[in-house]
Amino acid sequence: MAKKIQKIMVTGSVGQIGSELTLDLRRKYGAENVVACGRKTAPSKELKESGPFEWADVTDPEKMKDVCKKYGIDTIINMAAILSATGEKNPQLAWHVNVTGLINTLELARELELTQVLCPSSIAVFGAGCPQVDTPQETVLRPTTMYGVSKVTGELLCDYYVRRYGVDARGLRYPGIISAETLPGGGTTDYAVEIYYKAIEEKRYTCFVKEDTRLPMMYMPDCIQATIDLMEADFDTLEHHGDFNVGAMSFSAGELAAAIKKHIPEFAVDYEPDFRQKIADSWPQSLDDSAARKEWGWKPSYDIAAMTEDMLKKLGQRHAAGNLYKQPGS
Ligand code: AKB
Repeated sequence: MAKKIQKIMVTGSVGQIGSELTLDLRRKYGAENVVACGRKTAPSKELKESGPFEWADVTDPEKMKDVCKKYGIDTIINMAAILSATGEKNPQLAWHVNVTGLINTLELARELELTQVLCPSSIAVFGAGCPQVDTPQETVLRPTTMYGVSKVTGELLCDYYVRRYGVDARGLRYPGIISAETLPGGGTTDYAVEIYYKAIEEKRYTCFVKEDTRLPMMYMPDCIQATIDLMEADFDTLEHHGDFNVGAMSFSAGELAAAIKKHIPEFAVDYEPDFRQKIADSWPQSLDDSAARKEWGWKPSYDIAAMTEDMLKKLGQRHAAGNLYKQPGS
């Protein structure tokens, strides 16, 4: 019989996705049943006060084990990661956090016989030689960044632990994630979030990729939905495990600027590509996510217009209240 998910640990819970995912999981599974873990950055007041919080670094297996035992953890969602742009500045750190951290997590799952480990992957697994439009689930994976190398390794490790040890390990390839709550940090797709803040704040933005750079993107509510849907999917229906493509929308930086201009006509964007352009150029423009749709019913809700309306509404309200960039501890 399938084991139940009852006590969840979220590593990297202070980050862009982890912070919102943790709060959603607490609403669904009960606040006391979702333990948020962070490494360095102080958690928001809401994250700290809405349920248990522990300082635990994925590269410290003893501390991770202590937290698992203390709370009787059965499921780990491993959101701790060094993203693509930061990873190019410090490749060794990216490998250490993304690969050693994942092995530590998978080893804990094996030793403590956990119910599940979920570890996100990324569109960064793709690179030279793969089709860039409707990039298939199964294709050549030849990433050019250390982040991509670490995520391919992570996918293979998850699949290995499934096969070799019967650990239930799952993962999905996030596209660029756009959200209004916690800012992303150190990714190549960060421009697609920054642009909204600058549109509200200054009505101007200098974009670090070219106008015609097209990437797959997803709005945070869909990202949370995808993560929880995969986590809750029946293991027996899964043919894939650590590497699901999940698509939602695909647009160029220029199309994103045009969507914002519909709401803020005076908004102006300059394009000054930097080192992240090369990373963006190596990634897909859109994804074929038919495996996720077939195996666990993936279906996104937001397109660029609906996302833009919601982002501008939320950020506009915060700007009016003098708290566009949420203050630490708020
Ligand atoms: C990044 O840009 O590094 C991330 C990702 C696509 O995984 N947002």
